[in-house]
Amino acid sequence: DDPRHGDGDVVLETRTKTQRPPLYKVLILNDDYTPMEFVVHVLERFFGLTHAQAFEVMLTVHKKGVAVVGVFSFEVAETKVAQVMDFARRHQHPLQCTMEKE
Ligand code: TYC
Repeated sequence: DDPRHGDGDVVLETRTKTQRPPLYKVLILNDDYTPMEFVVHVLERFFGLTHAQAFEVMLTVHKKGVAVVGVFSFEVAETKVAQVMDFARRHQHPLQCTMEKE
């Protein structure tokens, strides 16, 4: 018997569920106008992908329409989306970047 409580005592659950913050997927969407090289550059610059990784992800988006480019906390995901959308807008490309809860 556990020495911390006597015979007949009922030990209720004291362990609480570990809370993990929700994670958010950042997605890049395909379109007909944004140049492939621009998308590759965005993926290298804002998501830290190597050129080879960035090229592969860009081709996946081009062929399938969308791809997850990273998973982050809400704040980081929000910042990445804003950075990509601003960079695309400044270069007058219609590239779209969004986030969704995992
Ligand atoms: N479909 C674009 C083209 O043919 C390339 C492209 C790839 C655009 C990925 C957006 O997220 C994108 N120029």
